[in-house]
Amino acid sequence: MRVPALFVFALLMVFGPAGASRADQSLTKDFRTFLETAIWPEAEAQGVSREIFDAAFAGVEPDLDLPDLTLPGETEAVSPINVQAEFKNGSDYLSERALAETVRSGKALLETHAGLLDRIEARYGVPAPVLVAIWGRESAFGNATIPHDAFEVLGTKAWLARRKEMFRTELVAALKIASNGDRAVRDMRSSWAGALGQPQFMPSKFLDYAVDFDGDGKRDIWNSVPDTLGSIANYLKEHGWQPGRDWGFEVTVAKGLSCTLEGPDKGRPISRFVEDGAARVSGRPFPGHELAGTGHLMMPAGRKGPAFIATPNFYVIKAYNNSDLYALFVGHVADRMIGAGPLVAPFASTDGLTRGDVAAVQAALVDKGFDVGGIDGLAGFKTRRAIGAVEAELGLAETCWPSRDLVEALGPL
Ligand SMILES: [Ca+2]
Repeated sequence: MRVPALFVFALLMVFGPAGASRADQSLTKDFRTFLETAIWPEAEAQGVSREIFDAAFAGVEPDLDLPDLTLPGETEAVSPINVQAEFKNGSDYLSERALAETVRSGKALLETHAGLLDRIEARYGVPAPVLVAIWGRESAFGNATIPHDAFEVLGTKAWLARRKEMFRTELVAALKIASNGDRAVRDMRSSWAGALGQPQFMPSKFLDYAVDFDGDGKRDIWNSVPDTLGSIANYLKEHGWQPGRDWGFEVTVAKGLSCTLEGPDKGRPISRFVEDGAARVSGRPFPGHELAGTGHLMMPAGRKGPAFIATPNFYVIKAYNNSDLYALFVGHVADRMIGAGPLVAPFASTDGLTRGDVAAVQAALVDKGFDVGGIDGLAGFKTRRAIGAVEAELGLAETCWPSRDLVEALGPL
């Protein structure tokens, strides 16, 4: 078989440099074999040309500094929890310091791009402040450096990372993006996780949701602001954004309204939550169309922090990044850009707990038959409401949040 020139060039590049150790050379050879045997057949089957494939990996070596890799001959790491790490609530993530720059720049960009954002909202139904908040969070409005070559990151991860299958799919998707002509091979820049461009789309998400909003024939989420914002809007629309509805409202929660009623699977008309003792911190009533719509109790730090009535749109933002605090950051920043004030309720102390303490609580809850959404040393909504239920069993005040009292009541692992 004729070996394409670019491939030979690639081999010279990787074997050529003086000073490369024998181990490095052996790894690089194994990487090339992996690409050729595991990736090329799938790429070819999906219509990627040999020219694109060779260009994508020309001069590319595995990046062994990426996190979450298991080198050949090592034992695969399982679910690494740093048990010594501090258990955090949202107070850092949502601090005024963390919010300030995104809010300030976002306000200005809402003005700069007002016409464009109106056209995007008209087509996709997603309000401008939400789009600008995501843009700010993902790439500091395109100002963040996107540091890596996507093929180096995805190739390395497809070969050595946990969740190899997922990264193999993403690597082939990245090759298809280059094949489609949306982006030149050498301009495919990504994060350390393989997320592309200003909206930080994984390649498969790019293929499904990126749009050419400026109409130049390319979906350019690296340089084009219309393509970036249009793509974010299309993603949210396709994940079920409900036009005309808010994302959520900070509320106070009466004692009689249990924090165990939290979660995306426990939606009820907002009017029901109001009857049971949820009230907006502003003192204003909920808008009439919201009262009749579905709402969800959302308490990212249980009763030890601010509480919200979230709408289904909150969970659409979570489809962008599956974290309550991420979605809350986006929603709150969007509100702040159009004049809302800071969150009212403070986050309480986390009692100096570690992620190991929280993982121990989760393990005890699993023993008791609760679904905590995985033992990860974090407190997502399943863990929070399981804690609320077990606090009641143990005769503790219901907080839905890990505490020193709870750790002691449940005993050591
Ligand atoms: Ca374009």
